[in-house]
Amino acid sequence: MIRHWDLFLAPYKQAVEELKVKLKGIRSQYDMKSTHSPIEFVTGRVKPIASILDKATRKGISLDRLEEEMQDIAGLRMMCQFTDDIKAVVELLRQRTDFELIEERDYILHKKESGYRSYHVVVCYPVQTIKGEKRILVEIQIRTLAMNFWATIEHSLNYKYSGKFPENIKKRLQRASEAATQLDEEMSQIRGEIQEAQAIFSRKKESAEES
Ligand code: 0O2
Repeated sequence: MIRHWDLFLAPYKQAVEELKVKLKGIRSQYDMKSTHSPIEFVTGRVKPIASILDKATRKGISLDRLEEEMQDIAGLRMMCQFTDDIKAVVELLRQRTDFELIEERDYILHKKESGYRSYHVVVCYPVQTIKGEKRILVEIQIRTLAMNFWATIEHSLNYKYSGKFPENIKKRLQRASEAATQLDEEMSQIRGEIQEAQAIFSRKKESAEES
């Protein structure tokens, strides 16, 4: 059984590793030009088997339909400093020719009831295997640092309460989500100032490294 899962998950692992390199590469290119990168950092993971089984049961997906119906077995996250950076990142993804964007879900314009905000894109990514090309679905979540902070905390609380939050926690999380939205808005207002400070800091760092 374990062997079966290893074989099934192998192309997903490969896709995550390849895409991490590719998407982190975008950030490096901005760094080399010394211009603001819309990407702060990138992470990736293959969904653990227990979570795949959980989600399949929850959504009524039969195990022989996982490839077609579970879009986030391979998942990447791209974190941004500012809300406007998210649009820039999505645009960069739309322009790429190494994968095809097949779905977009805007949970920023349409925040989830939980308070969750993020922009999701699902791409079809070709993995080269010894048996030829295998096209797999990969979900890329693009969010600000504040959205990520909220989602990370909410996700860990979810484990404790198995998704059934007591009413007061649910309310607090919704309020925290509103505070995170406000934080993103405030930071966007002083974006120019922040970027100027970051440019000065990186020039200082460069000249210190040269001397
Ligand atoms: P994990 O552990 O992150 O892999 P559904 O499961 O019905 O909400 P669906 O159709 O799979 O959604 O697509 P969606 O909503 O675009 O993507 C689901 C993923 O988005 C989740 O994966 C989370 O990563 C994230 N997400 C969605 N809603 C929430 C939320 O309310 N709170 C947090 N913290 N994350 C959320 P998994 O499989 O649930 O979990």
